[in-house]
Amino acid sequence: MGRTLDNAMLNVGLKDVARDGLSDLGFRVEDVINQEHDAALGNGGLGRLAACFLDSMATLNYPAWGYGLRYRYGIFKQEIVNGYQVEIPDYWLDNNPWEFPRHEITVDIQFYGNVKKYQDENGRISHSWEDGEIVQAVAYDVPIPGYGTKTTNNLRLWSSKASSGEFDFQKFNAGDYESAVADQQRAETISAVLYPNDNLERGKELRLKQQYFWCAASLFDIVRRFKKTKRAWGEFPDQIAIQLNDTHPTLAIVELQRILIDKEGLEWDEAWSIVTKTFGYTNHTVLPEALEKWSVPLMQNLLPRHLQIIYEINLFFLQSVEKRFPNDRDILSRVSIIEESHPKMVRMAYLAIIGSHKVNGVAELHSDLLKTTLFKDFVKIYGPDRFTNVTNGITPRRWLHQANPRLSALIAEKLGSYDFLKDLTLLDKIEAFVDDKAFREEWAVIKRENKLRLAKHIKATTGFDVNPNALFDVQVKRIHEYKRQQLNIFGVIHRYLSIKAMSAEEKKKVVPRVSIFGGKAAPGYWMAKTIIHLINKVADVVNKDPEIGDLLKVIFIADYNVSKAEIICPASDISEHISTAGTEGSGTSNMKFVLNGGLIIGTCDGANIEITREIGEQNIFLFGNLAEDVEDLRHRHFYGDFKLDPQLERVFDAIKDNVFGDKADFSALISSIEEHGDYYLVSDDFNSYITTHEMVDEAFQNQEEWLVKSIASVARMGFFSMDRVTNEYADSIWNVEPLDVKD
Ligand code: GL4
Repeated sequence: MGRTLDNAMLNVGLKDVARDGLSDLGFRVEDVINQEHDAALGNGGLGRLAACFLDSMATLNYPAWGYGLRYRYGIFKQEIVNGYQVEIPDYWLDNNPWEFPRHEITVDIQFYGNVKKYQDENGRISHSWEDGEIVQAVAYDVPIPGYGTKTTNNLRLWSSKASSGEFDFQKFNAGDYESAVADQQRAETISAVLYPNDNLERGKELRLKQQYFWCAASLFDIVRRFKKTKRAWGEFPDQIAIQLNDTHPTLAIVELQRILIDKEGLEWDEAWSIVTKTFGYTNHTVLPEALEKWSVPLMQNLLPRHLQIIYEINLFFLQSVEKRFPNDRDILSRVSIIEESHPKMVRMAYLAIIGSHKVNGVAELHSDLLKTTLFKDFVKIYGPDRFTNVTNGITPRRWLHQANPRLSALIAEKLGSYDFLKDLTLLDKIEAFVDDKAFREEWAVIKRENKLRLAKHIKATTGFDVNPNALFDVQVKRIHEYKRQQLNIFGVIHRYLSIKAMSAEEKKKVVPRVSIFGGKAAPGYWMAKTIIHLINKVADVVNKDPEIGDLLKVIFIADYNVSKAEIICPASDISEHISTAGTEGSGTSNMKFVLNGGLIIGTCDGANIEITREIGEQNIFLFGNLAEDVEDLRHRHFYGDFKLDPQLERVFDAIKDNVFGDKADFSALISSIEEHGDYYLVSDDFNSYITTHEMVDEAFQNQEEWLVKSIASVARMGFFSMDRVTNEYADSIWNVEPLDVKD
């Protein structure tokens, strides 16, 4: 979520009042804003997308809530020590004025235990989940003020606590204080810490506990509110829509079915029809290592009744498939919710599809890939209409107005109002000013000031001076092999070696660059940590090399987070969105950079493709192999058909010559490409990447044309407003309309 104060003041229109008031007291509003801790309740793009949704839903007056966990420790703080990432716990809850504890809103959540079957006098069978342990969920509410509206929505976060029954006063009184407290701590552990992986699932029991705790508490809350209306159960899906933000809350499907049949006494079919009409499922990634699967024995132990219900759901589903495709035996094992492995696994994405009425991907290419690869069989079963695309967006309130107030003010001056913050398609009107020299000059001045602001941050945090006239080349996002920060740093080394080999005359023609990196590696992701290490070692060597001077600087900004992104995005000239084609669901920072007047270099992946369609091919630097060729290339590598790109070979030779410290530190990174199949196609794309960067340099030398590209691109970014996205979900999935809010 990042910080709240600035956003809240802007959304409710009180920032000027606050600035004046603080100034009377002798304070600067910026200093107060900077005191706030980022709320870091997610890992990367997935969580930030949810935060943009909340802003948009409130702004558009949709009656919508967010549900999540109130982690005591969100994503860790990153420090760089001797070039290595070090993780520090982030205790963000101290002095957090934005949460309202609701001690009166609690839900008892059950785990473990066993299932008893009962039969009444009419022969009707019912199930009861008994014994086990109880943990209490306590609600904490976070207000979400919309922009330019009276609407303030709610984000409800659940915190775990030992239920009063759980704290064992017997033990306590018998002097076994330690063990009584241990029980209490075990309960509180559930919401203690966010699992720090992005695009990776590891199947730990505590994570499954978190998921169920979150789903059960939220569902109880939703059902309780519905029951107060005294409506018939059949109206539930007309009153409520639940959107699953990836598969992490898929157990909510099973939990609602359990509530309806075990607690409310509905028949299976009636209940299941309510469930499937209520849920929608958004898939955010096709990476196989991110697809959630839970071991059956684990689930049997933790959630015995839920496992039974999953088996029932699967049975009815497979029966219907068998009826439709009587001659296709293989399809049953392919689409079964249960994978017949050792141990057996519950495939959460399949469960989410079967329990929802709509499934969507987050960019066109990604949604197409879902239909033609991962979920192909389900398209055959349910028909193509269940699968759709809703391309991601970002909130222009935070990512333009708040992050780049001067650009927002310039646009408002030209358009005559700030209405574009509520209807981003109005930006198209600034294209009329693209030939206006004075306007271009103001545009350039704003970019320069934003670069100076970032340069100041870099100086303060790394000690390095960077030249604000240089081309700022930025890649900030989670560190992952598929996002290919290794391609970027190899490109930087190539540039370094090339400059070293130049004559003094040749050097005069070089466009000075600052290569800026930022991002966290999951603590257990060794290869990602190696990439961070290499970036920092290259920075050590390059930044201190007197032959290089201002021609190249390499910067690693530690602890990349939302509030840093607000400084970095407005300051970039070019940003890198260079994932192996077909791997990035959407990407959303690509949108943030372009909306702030930066250009991008990217592969034909995720939302880059639609950004190109909107802003025009002449305004983006695309390179690399296409998604449709990736599988074939990998196949060829696997069978030994692989030749290392010669320019990349020169880069590897320098690393092997210990130019950037001990070569042994980076051997795994190199061998993954040279010897182990180059899964992410770094070598295949290297030449095209380098050549495209040369085109970037050339384009940057013509500042007037660069400005034209920058302005035209911003003008055409209206499509990527989160408001468009929210309206699409509301219309085509939730069937909900905005409320008429009176001022
Ligand atoms: C992600 C995708 O990796 C990212 O491309 C996308 O923009 C984001 C929001 O849809 O979701 N999926 C996972 S997992 N983490 C992400 O950031």
